[in-house]
Amino acid sequence: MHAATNATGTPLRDLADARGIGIGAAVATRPLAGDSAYRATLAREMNMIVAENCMKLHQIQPREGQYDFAGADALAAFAASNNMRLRGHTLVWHQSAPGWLKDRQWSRAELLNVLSQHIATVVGRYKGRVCCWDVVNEALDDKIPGLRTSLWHDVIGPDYLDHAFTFAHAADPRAKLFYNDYCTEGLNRKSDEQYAMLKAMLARGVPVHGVGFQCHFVFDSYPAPETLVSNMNRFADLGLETQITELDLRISTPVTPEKLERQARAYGEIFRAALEARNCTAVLTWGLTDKYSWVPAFFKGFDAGLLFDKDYEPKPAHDAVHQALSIDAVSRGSGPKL
Ligand code: 9MR
Repeated sequence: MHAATNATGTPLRDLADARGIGIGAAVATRPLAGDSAYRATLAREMNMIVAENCMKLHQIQPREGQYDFAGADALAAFAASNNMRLRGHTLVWHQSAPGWLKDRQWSRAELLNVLSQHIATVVGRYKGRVCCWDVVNEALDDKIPGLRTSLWHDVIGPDYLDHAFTFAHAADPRAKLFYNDYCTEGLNRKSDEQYAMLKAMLARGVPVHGVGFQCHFVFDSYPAPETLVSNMNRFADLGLETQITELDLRISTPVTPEKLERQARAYGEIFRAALEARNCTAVLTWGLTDKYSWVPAFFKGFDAGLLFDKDYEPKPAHDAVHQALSIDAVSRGSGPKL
């Protein structure tokens, strides 16, 4: 029997279902196909999944007009057969422009046509199967106010966001359409800008329904839980759904039992913040197990950001999430959010 069921009883997804909140993980194509423990753990613990990479433009449309749906289809089939909701990530992202897109001069009309075709094709294929799309990812600049420079921005103009959301809404009117970004989880210059941007989009009648807060944090340095709640609540006041979309809490190596305990406390605080926020409908971690995580490759000297260790054993962080989802249900008794 798997340790998760021994050590902590009820799977996280059952607790999350009872709270009416989504709990999920970003899923990678290769282990989904080849690692049965990965599939079993996902199916047992998560009621939601999101594509880590296989729905990005460079993977799903590697050549102009030629689509490769293999990875995304496998993900959609896995979600359906395990009764999970599927998030789509992501239609427009400055980092996922393949050669055919970036090594050419486009007119504005041509690039709008590429955007419209891409979104109609991808959103159309998964219509009714993807609950929420990250339509635009990371459009705001980190360092200076305003939208970051990108092919989409520079050729189409700042209204590329409005167009992307409008195309996605036409392709699947029932899908919830999200703007997703990082460093906007707390109250700061970038989150104020994100707030102003989404407020203005709503005022223009753009079909945007939600905002994703990525939450890639260091285990001992992240916004205070009450700040996370206040920030999510101001977006809820605009009528937007909020989700924590890419949570991981990376630990500086060496990873020690003491650091794992602190990481667990942090996970508990962040899940409790999500449960407390008025309109937060899901928390997704950016990966399932420390066996497959973007963290060590991107942040030298960091590791172990997720809920399961490399052998699929639940970490203290898993137990803290378990506790946050269960004890709070008794003490606060909040109703379903979905
Ligand atoms: O985890 C993803 C990694 O495997 C990819 O190499 C990388 C580039 O496509 O993207 C990573 O996921 C990113 C996500 O799509 C957007 N927010 C930041 C994530 C971590 O870099």
